[in-house]
Amino acid sequence: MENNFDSGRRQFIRNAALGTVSVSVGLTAMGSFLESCSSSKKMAGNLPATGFGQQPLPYRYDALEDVIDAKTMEIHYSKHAAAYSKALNEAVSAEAPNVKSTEELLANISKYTIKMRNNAGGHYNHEMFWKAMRPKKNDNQPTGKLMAAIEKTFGSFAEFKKQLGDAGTQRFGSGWAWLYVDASKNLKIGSTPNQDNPLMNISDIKGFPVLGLDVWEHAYYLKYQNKRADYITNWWNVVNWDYIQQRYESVL
Ligand code: MN3
Repeated sequence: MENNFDSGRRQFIRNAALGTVSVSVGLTAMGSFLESCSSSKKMAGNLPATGFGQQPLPYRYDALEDVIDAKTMEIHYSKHAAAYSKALNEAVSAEAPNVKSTEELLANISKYTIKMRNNAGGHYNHEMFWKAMRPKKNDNQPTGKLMAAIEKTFGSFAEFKKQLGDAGTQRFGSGWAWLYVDASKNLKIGSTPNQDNPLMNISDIKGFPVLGLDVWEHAYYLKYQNKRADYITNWWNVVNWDYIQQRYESVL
């Protein structure tokens, strides 16, 4: 049986190798969102579009340990998320061979099968989710424009965390809780079922997802079992606010 270190090291080496061949798709990330919300061109943002393959996990499986255990990270990344990417590639080949970005699929998701919907959403959401975390930090909170907007919109950072946490605990079954920017560039909190997200043209909540919290049981069950609220409370300690701010500022 391999230990976590060997497993993590192999993962790192594999990721490093993958990193040398990964290419970002040369499309405007927010293009579809832009068209769908008739906002200014500035909304196009500066994030690379999401392709269909998995990007390397930006840290070892055990890097978030004591908030999210290594085994959960390994299964979540290498099994669940890998399966979304694989099925997405199949759906793209069958239904949308000329489409190059996941964002473009999401903006027109009503045109495609449920396989495309589940896996384009699953892939996009997880590619964001890995980058939205980092090793635990004390006093972990946003700064700058994002913090100012959170305080203005929700009253305080604590109140924001409470509302997003409630969106996660109250989502029945599997899904995601979101902080997103709507077409008027206001910050909003909401949740979606399954692997849906605010970029989908069929979603009840529409806009650009700034921060997403995975509340599927596969994200926390090994460590937290039925205690989803405890997982969410601890999760705030590993949110990568630098990346979340970058996402927010990309659509201002
Ligand atoms: Mn998941």
